[in-house]
Amino acid sequence: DPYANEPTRHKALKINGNKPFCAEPSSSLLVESFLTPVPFFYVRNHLPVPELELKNYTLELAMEGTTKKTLDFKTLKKYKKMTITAAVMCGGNRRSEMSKVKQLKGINWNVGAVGNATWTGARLCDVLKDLGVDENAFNHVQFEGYDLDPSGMPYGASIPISKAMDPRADVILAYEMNGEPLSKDHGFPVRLIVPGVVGARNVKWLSKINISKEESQSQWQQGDYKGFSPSTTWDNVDFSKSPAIQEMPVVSAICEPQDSDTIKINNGKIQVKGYAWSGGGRKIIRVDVTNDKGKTWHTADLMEDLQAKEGRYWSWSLWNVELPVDKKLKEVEIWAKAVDSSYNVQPESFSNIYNIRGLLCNAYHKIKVQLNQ
Ligand code: MTE
Ligand code: MO
Repeated sequence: DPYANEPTRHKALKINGNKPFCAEPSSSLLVESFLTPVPFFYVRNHLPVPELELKNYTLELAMEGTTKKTLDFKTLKKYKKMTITAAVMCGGNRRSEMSKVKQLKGINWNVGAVGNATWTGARLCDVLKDLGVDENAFNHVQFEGYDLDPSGMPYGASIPISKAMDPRADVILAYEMNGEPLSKDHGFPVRLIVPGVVGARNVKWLSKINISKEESQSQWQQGDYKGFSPSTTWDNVDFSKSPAIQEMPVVSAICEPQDSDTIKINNGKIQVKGYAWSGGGRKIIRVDVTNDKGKTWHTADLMEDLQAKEGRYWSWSLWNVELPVDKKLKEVEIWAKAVDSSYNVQPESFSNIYNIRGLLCNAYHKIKVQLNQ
């Protein structure tokens, strides 16, 4: 069993799949802290966790497949140490809501396939500059992990070279998460962090970086993590026609209360909490919440990364709001939507953004709760 030596995991994680291991925290746990504690950070593995030792660790740097340099851990640590705060979100986060529209394929994530952490490591742009990479001679930077499928193929993904070489994009070869060495599940000893970009490109257990004219040819870059029209079916889908998801769209979720909870009214009000985030470093400028299906919108208070620089808002924002409720009501429906700094807004319904892989699930979050007088 290739999964015989998997790391132990915190009991609070709700398991969505065991082999490979996929799990998320409850939504109330998620909004308890601005930085997600490592044991509660969602895990999305596609393959068995590779067993790696620091002293034997190597990272291969190649151009068009030809190795140029091999870095060991010590050499990587000599690069200028950078720390950023960034959320990582799976492209399938909130898929369980989209799956109510129509059947789809994928792990049934709730709102917890996201976490916010500090990531410390070397900047990818520094390592590539050292290698003498000419940005104009290539188009993509490909990454491989030490985790292998049964045929020996590694997990792989790529990002555009412009992103990889931009110092303002803050792409990190991370060896610490929340100030501690990376845990096994989150990519020990080194993983890629591409802030603002879909989780799938944040390659864990990094083994190889290849500068190329082409995108990664991996299944996860070519035949998965792409969006389609709601009318595309498994019979007529052509994966080569859609671009791979990179920067994520604006999204928010209600984390407290949860759908079908029974809650107490306090001084005629109920308290609602959640998170909001947008890809590409776009800041969350507002979260609107309604409990009368959009007749009245209430603006939530935001807790955000105050250190973030313009265009580099990689962190999520947590929000909370007190909604006045009519005492006569037994049940209330709550909706939330976020707006980012480009004035992108979430779409209202899942039916018009449905796609067969259940990705980019960023419609308004709508829940119903019972009121206890
Ligand atoms: N990297 C490797 N090597 N193998 C993987 O299976 N999963 C990807 C990405 N990097 C994956 C990987 C996906 S789809 C996501 S959403 C994130 O890692 C999850 O990161 P986490 O488990 O640290 O939360
Ligand atoms: Mo993912």
